[in-house]
Amino acid sequence: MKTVRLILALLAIPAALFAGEKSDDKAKNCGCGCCKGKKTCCCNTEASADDAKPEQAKRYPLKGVIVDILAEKSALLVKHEEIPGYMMAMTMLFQVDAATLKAAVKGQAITGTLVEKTDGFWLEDMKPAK
Ligand SMILES: [Cu+2]
Repeated sequence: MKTVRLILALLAIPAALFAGEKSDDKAKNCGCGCCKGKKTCCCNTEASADDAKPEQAKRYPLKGVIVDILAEKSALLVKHEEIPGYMMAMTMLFQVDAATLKAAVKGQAITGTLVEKTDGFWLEDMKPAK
């Protein structure tokens, strides 16, 4: 006797994945020259006394396309690909320095570094994508 059963599998998609803020980041060795071989990261310990240091900013490699150039805001509107574990693909504004603004070409595919600073998102190390 044969029994045929149809099994419907429902795939549940986890609602939202947040990039977890790890509170013990300061304890981790950043791997730079002065920290190498030490158990804790001396750079972060030093830097916590001086919050203005840009080295503390979070940095992520980014791929995207320059959608628009907002010279008056010194900003670029960039459609970027997903940054796994940090940000989904989207179009957003990035602050850039004067040299980057000057080098920017509308419609150009670029790579760069997203830098999350206290005053917003910056795009650094911008280069035309190959
Ligand atoms: Cu984004």
